Amino acid sequence: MGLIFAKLWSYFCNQEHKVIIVGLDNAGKTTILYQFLMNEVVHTSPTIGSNVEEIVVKNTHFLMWDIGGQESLRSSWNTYYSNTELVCSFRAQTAAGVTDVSRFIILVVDSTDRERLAISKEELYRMLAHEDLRKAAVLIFANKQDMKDCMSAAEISKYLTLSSIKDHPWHIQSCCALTGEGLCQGLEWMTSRAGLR
Ligand code: G3D
Ligand code: MG
Repeated sequence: MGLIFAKLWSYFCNQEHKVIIVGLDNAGKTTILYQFLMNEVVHTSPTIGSNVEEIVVKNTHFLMWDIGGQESLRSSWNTYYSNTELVCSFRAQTAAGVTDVSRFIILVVDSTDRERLAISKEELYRMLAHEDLRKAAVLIFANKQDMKDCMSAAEISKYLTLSSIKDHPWHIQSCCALTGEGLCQGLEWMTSRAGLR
């Protein structure tokens, strides 16, 4: 993804951030994170839950988990709440005096998965309503844009009614995690948001 990416990445990760990467299984979360982490030395925490991973790069924590998925809705709620505790414990870990670490949510959507977009939508609004994510900025990756018949970012935006979100900064970015196309632009948006805090 080149020099600009490396620069942005280094700038972003040297600041203290909490980044939560969520999406349905198979959306492309792992692929995106590994594109970001290319050549990066990372510390991976022991598995926190069956579908939760924490990765630390410099001062930035990435918490990645599958929402919804094959599980029933009820168990996905449980997953959500147990991970909320984790989000809270992030705060406790933060150095004394620092209480307001900037927080980002990256929602990865498989742009070909029309059937399950409703689940992503439900989980997105559930997160936005949560106290601990009150100040979070939301980046939505409309992934798998290389696939035939995928939905465009505009279609996904409309379906998710993003324009109705007034209390969180948000941005939707089309991308292809396999080639890395679009990821740099997403990171650029996060970096610009981080600069505003
Ligand atoms: P997850 O971590 O969200 O569950 P993964 O998803 O990152 O494991 O990706 C799930 C599958 O989608 C993988 O395929 C991966 O290669 C593929 N994938 C991810 N991003 C893209 C993309 O932009 N375009 C296309 N065409 N495929 C993508 P496999 O076959 O390895 O299961
Ligand atoms: Mg994964």
